[in-house]
Amino acid sequence: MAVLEILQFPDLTLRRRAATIPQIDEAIHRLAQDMAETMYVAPGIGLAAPQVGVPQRLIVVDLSAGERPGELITLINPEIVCKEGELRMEEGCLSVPDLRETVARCRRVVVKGMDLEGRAVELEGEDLLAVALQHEIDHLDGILFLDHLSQLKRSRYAAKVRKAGSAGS
Ligand code: K1U
Ligand code: ZN
Repeated sequence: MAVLEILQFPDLTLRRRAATIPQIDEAIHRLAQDMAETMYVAPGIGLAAPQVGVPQRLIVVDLSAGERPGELITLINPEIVCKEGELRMEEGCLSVPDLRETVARCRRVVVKGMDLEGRAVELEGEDLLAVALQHEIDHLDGILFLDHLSQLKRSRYAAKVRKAGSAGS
């Protein structure tokens, strides 16, 4: 297994719509394992393939951040098929360092996709699991949690990143 580099805002790879995975082969198994390892080392509770520079529709989620065995969820080509309710929860993002903000999301989602064996999976998530699934599936569509914030908060964060970048050059 390998720990992969996590791309950071404003990397444009994070803004591409990821492609559907046509076939689950050895490379997809390896990518899923490496993503889980990368998420645990970060640490985080989710990771989407575009965050490690791979524009394909694969996500991993583990609400225990590796603390409890058996909680890892790996989903290929996930799609939200039902959304209900509303909640506001503080989120962070491994690709948007040093920012945590409250985001409005749906309280409950149903997601369809495939597992690593190519079996159809339907998963219902509420509260933090619903938020993490929405956050990771947004990444597959080039959407960052920043995009759910006000224009003012987004532009303040972009300016902070620009300033930090120019200080280093
Ligand atoms: O996709 C990502 O960037 C990972 C992100 C997922 C996420 C966090 C919070 C709400 C929704 C989605 C993270 O995991 S940020 C780190 C984090 O929240 C965390 C890290 C260790 C333990 C518990 C949480
Ligand atoms: Zn994220």
